Amino acid sequence: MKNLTPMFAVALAAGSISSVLAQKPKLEEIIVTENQSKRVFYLEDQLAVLPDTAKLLKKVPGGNVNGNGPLSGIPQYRGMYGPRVGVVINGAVLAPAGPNWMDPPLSYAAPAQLVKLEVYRGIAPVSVAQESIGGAIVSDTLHGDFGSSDKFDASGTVSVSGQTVNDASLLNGMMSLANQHHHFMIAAMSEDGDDAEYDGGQILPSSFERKRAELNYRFQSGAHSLSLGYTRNDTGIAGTPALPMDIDYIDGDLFNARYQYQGNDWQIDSHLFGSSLEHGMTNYHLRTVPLSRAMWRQNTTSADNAGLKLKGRRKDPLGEWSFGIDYIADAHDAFIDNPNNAAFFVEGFNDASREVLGIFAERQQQLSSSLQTELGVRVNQVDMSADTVDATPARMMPPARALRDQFNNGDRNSSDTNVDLTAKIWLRQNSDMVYYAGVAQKTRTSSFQERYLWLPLQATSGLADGYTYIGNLELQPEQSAEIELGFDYSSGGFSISPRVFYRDISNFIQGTPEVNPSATMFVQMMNRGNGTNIPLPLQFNNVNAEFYGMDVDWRFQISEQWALSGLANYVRGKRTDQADDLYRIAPANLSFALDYTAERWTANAEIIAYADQNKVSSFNNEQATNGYELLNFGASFRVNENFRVTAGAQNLLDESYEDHLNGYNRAVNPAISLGGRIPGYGRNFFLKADYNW
Ligand SMILES: [Cu+2]
Repeated sequence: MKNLTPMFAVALAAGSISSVLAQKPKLEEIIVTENQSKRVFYLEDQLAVLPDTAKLLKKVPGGNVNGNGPLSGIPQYRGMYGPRVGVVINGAVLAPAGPNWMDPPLSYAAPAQLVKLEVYRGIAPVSVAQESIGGAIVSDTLHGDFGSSDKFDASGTVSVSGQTVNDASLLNGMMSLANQHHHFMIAAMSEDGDDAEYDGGQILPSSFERKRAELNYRFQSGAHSLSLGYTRNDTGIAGTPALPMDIDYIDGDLFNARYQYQGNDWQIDSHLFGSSLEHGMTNYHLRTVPLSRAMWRQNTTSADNAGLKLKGRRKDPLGEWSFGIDYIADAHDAFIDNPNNAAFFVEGFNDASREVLGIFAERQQQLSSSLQTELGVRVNQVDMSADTVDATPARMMPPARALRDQFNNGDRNSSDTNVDLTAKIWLRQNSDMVYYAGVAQKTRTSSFQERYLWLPLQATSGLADGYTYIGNLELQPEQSAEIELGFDYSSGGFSISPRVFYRDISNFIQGTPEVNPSATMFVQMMNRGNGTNIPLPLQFNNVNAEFYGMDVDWRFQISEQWALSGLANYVRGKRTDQADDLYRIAPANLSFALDYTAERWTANAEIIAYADQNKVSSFNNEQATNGYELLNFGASFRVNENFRVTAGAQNLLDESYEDHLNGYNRAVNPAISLGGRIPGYGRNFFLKADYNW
């Protein structure tokens, strides 16, 4: 199946309508290349077996991942994560079924399924995602190409892989049938793994099972194309040791329809999408059960997502206009009960809803042969609502009753009009050097968790700090003002792209000890009644914060076969209204890689070094971590045109290390104390074979 080789993938990327800068104005000088505005990865090129797409963020300047479990990685970009980073998958946006993001949006892009991942560098264009205060990630499934005649041709791929650290295995297949007008595709994937090992024990529980299937039909005729897609996600039992429960199941149906018109001057791209996600989790099916049967908990949740996007682009001799509208609505329910006590229930969220209607315009303009600019404006209307709630504690305990009644009698509707503005400029000094500067104002309305958590719970989009939180109906939108500066230098075989950034955020939403007194009383009563020691709750409040730092990637092509490359990342996050550091910020880190590429062979050796992180949040009682170094190795060999074998080792020296973004252990483990930092995986050998036809 030659049409899915990396060459094809690169060509597809260059022609993709989602790549904002791909269509250049018709001028002799091209100032902005794709590599200046984003980083693009093809999963099939990765010399690794990755059950979690988010792990790829570690290869992006400024990127990292908050790890709560093997399938539950949350992208972090320049210190921001969770709902602050926009994620678009096959043109669709979704809010996870798990209020604690056991299924982060990016987990719906399974790495085995020929996925392309694009991470925008720095300020994300307003046309890419509705809410992108902290950046934007775009992932697309690759479907292969149309044929060139009326004759149908079949192609396909099968890949199988395994790794030792958790005895994980993965089987993946895709088949397509296409002629010049029609393209049918069917894909299926199955993966599972046991508890992961490290030098010192096992991470409990960190086993997982997931199956996924995708059906897609595309039609093209002249400048018009249409595609219809359906994806079924079936995640089985999977551990999330940094969270109070584990995944029992995540069932999802995802629908996607797209119409595109590619005229000479005009391009239209329209999407209609939706998903229905069902999720169950417990604290007793995968981890050691709680001692008291009264403390068993099951949480059954759902998310319904629906949206559309209509985007037009018009080119002219000096640049290009992009404009459009998008609309996304999501609604969430969460119901907690105890299988040992039929009377116990908590309505965590009852039709907690969020609707965003956005309108945007973007202009790319070639000002001269050495100057190019991109200006963007977006207005989002964000409306939120939630229904009344109830719970057995609220019928029995006065502070819980007070919280319920305040919530049910409060104004649960909110409406924000948010304005995002971006301005970027590139100045070409000569053929080797382009200077860049960007400024932006970006806004984010609270998540439904931040607003509607009415009883102290840990459903916080995966913060995993061990605290219970309550929401705040009065939250104002976060507003970020940011500036970034850098250059892109490329000469001979050497290229380097450093950026420095500063971001000031007013009304940053953060858990603080200024809490509704009923919530504190409730936790104190629970602790007395159950003999527990749950820390006093935090409440989501508006504070002020700043982020600053730098990131750089570079590459030096030594010869046709050999290349050196590397990354360096540094970010600081602080509160500015009080003296405290922000929680769960990636430590400074560096990587060096040596790549060898020959006709049939590729090989890669990589050293990754993380610094200590002692700039930690006292409000979140965050623990500092020590630095570490890891050595990885991978190689692939193309046996023939159709068959390729990949093998390698991660953490070759079996270093025992604390990944600062991994969270704290919440499950009984003979080797890791409750509340202790979850270690990184130990030495891992992997093997992968793929066959294309
Ligand atoms: Cu969950």
